[in-house]
Amino acid sequence: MKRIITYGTFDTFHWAHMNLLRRARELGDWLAVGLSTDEFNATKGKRSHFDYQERRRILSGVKYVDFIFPESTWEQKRDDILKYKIDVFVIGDDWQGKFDFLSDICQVVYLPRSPDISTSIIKGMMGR
Ligand code: C2G
Repeated sequence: MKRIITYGTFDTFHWAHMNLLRRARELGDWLAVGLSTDEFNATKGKRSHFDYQERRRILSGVKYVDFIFPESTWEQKRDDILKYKIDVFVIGDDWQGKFDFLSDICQVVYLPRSPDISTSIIKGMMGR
């Protein structure tokens, strides 16, 4: 069983998020998502439109996602990968190179970001 992990805020869930999760899941048999907590988002300089519980509820409806856990710190990834016996770490290539340090314990894959959509565009359309 090939186990995949990814992380993100997944605010105002949109097709690029779905695209990322689909491609990540297709790399293996099981996908865990580290969902950024509201507190962690603050350290990323982000304030999400939907809070953690709402974002978790939406994400739990996505068929590609098998397991969701809170992402509270930058440093927890190594422990997560060991704890969940992860084979592949996947994230969009806007993070290209940033997580290569994990390649001693798992494969690290950067997937092309989907163009033309982002949470900030959607929030702008919502007048926020
Ligand atoms: N994404 C994408 N295309 C977009 C927007 C986002 O492929 N147009 C991908 C991102 O690359 C990421 C995932 O969707 O892999 C979630 O994006 P965000 O919610 O913006 O997550 P981010 O703020 O990048 O948080 O520790 C890692 C961070 O938690 C990642």
